[in-house]
Order: sequence, then structure tokens, then C-alpha cells
Amino acid sequence: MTTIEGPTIPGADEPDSGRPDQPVPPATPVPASATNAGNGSNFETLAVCGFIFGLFSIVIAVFALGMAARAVSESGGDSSAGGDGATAASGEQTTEIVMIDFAFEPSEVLVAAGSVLEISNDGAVVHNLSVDGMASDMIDAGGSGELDLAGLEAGTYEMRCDVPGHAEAGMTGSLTIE
Ligand SMILES: [Cu+2]
Repeated sequence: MTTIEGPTIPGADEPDSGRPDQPVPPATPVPASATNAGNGSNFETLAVCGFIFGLFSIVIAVFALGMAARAVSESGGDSSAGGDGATAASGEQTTEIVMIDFAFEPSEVLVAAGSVLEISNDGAVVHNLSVDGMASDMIDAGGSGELDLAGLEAGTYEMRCDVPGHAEAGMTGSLTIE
């Protein structure tokens, strides 16, 4: 029995010689690269994913541009609302002045000769605007009126509200005619 095992089956007696002949361990990374290169469906999947990612990026970019445009328009509105003082110095023939309790806005006005003051009363009580003896009508709360400055020469004048106590409460300003 024991004499038959050695000579008849040489492969079974030498298990170490069989292992180096089999390239099994180095073959494991091969299937991964082989499927990527040989399988066309994987490449198409990558292409579709890239295309979708590109579309998604464009949507985000458009959305960001919209938000930016909205932010610019909002900031532009704020700056125009606060630019009342700048419009008075532009030499326009009509200058707007707002009256509140108890002040003129703006309180320093620069106008061209012959300008007309457009006056509105945003306060709660009646006001007027008086410049060097010329005065607008008494303007009720929420109302508006105007004062033609055509009769005034170039110079700097005090403007004030003629309602008793209002000028003393601070309802004065300066009007410069160029
Ligand atoms: Cu007043």
C-alpha cells in the first residue's frame, strides 16, 4: 500500500511545485480593468452621469445669476431711496422736499435759479415751507404743495416752517440758489 503512493502520483507528493505554476493571485486586479475597458455600458453610464452633472451645474449657475441680479436690483433700490440729497444738487428745475414732525428732508438744499420746490407733508400735523418772506400754503398731513423760487436771487437762505413753535423745534434748513 505504501509503496504505490510515491511513484504513481508525483503531483500529489509535490504540492509546493504546483502552486508557483498557477498565476491566480496576480490575476485578481485584471478583471476590474478588463470590465471597464471591455464593457461599453459602463462607459455610457459614465457619459450620462457626466452629462447630467453638467446640466445640474448649468442650472445652479443660472440660479446663482438670478440671485445675484436680484441682489443688485435690491441694493440699487436702496441706494436710489437714500439719494434725495444728491438730486437736489443736480441743477434740476424741480426739487422735492419732504416735511416731517419737525424737520425738512433734506435740511440742506441746493437748487438752480428759477427752481420750483415740490413739497410734501409726511408728518402728522400741518406744516409749510417759508423762504425769505416767500412761503408755500399751509399743507395738511399727507398733503403736498409747491413753492416757486423764481423771485429769489442766487444766495443762501434760511428755510423754515411758519407754524408757531415748529422752527424753534428744529424745523429749519438752508436753501442755496446757484
Ligand atoms: Cu411745521
